Amino acid sequence: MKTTEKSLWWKSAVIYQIYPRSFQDSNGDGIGDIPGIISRLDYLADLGIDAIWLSPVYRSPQDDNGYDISDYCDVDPMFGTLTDMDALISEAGKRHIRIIMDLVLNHSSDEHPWFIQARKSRDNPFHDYYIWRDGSKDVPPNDMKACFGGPAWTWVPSVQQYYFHQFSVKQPDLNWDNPKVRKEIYKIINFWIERGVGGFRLDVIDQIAKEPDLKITNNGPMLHAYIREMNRHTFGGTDLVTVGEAWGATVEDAKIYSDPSGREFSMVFQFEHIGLDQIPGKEKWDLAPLDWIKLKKVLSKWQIGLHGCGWNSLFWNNHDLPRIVSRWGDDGKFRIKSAKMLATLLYGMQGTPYIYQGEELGMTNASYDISDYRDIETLHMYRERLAKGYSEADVMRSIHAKGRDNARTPMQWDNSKNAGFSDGEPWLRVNPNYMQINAEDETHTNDSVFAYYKDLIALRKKYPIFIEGDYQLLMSDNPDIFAYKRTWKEQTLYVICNIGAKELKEVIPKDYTHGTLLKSNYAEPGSYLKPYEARIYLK
Ligand code: TEU
Ligand code: CA
Repeated sequence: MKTTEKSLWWKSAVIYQIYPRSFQDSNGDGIGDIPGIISRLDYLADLGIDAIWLSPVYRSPQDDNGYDISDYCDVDPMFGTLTDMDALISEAGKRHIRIIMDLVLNHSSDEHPWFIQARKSRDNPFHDYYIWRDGSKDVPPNDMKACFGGPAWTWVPSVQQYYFHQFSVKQPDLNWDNPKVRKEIYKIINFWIERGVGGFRLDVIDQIAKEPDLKITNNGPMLHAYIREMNRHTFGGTDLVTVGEAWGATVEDAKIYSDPSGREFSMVFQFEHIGLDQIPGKEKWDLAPLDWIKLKKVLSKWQIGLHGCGWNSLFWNNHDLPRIVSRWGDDGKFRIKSAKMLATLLYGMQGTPYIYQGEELGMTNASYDISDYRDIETLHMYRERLAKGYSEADVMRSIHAKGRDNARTPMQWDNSKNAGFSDGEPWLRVNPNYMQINAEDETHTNDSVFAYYKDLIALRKKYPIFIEGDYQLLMSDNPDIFAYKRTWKEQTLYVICNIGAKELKEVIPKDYTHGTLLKSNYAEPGSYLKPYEARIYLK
């Protein structure tokens, strides 16, 4: 169906991701919760965001911090109740903020009633809700490994079969080839649509179509057929925003996922840029320096590739990724300047920007001892790599650089105990730099990272060129400058960023800097670019 401009609100929106367990605790148990989020809605309204992507708050044994769901239609008591959820939707709505639910549909928890039944017998009506293969106790169907370590197959004696799990042993993959499973899933999605949510983030959605016997874990032949069927039975034809997490997506895939016809999703999270600082063909833990020329090429390819025929998400961070100012900026001397530069670089582009909680403060990675980490992926990797003979120093270097708990340290609200996150013992240690980096200080400081994000958000709402303009990379071979221009009707926007700590004496071409200076992270832009200097001009 023809979608009206109103239903495309998300094209000019900025979306904020909350990781509930680390955002704001309201009852002193050291875990963030929904009432805590409600208490911080005015902060988010002040920032100027349009929607909140909520990481899972459903009932869950928390093996993977809620990405292992045992009841898709109820809220886990640690986060609150369905009534709290209704209050969040309503209170956010009063501030013109929509709530986007995180749907984990590739797998459930092994404590979901479906799996508890499925593992009882081969002829149980729920058995084929999951993926089983015959075999003998010590001979799995093949040597596929699970993302969090160990084999992707686990033996169940009661049925003398293996079940398939791409993630932890407690996250059995759902069998999307079973129409009964798909029907159950559409009921779940409609349950939340009827509760008034504003959209969905769909976890590892490219992995719902797989061929485990051929060791294919995503982009199976039925993928788009399933997504379109889901769309038709649920959010299709509404103004809900949908964003699929697709680690393996190419530009060509994203054109299909985000086709303007609205048959699939609004957009996807693509990760080609995210994989640029690891040794090719290896894991994220196998560190490599970022090649900015490659980053410029990749981001430009996606800008040009989806212009007019799809839609980009724009992000540096999420709950799985290290914090960008530590990763590709400078979290020491130039923390504030580089955080602002990285934001400028992204917010000048076409697409929907996603802010991950604390990114707007310039929060950084934390270098803890292994005993302070909680993430299943990190703890598995620590054990596996030590067992393989890696030195503890190398393992900890990788964890400090890429561990998911970097993003999950509690939100730093103020300089009181536990950064104002909790009166109790936080589930994960608070980054000790909360005394210097916190929302209380930054919301009262004119040139803070928070104030800068707020201004960028306001600029995107004021000037349609940010939303509509086309894109052209400039100075493409220059390793120190990321510059591009956007054009729309008779306007031109120039975004010019010094991506490093060097003072750059080369002159910026005059026509880039002729227009009105809309934004800069230095008070007095001079004739050359200072360390991490970023500027936006409008002509
Ligand atoms: O992440 C997908 C995923 O593959 C990530 O685990 C990624 O591979 C890894 O974090 C990179 O280090 C989604 C969720 O975002 C993640 O939190 C879940 O753990 C995972 O799916 C399973 O649901
Ligand atoms: Ca709590």
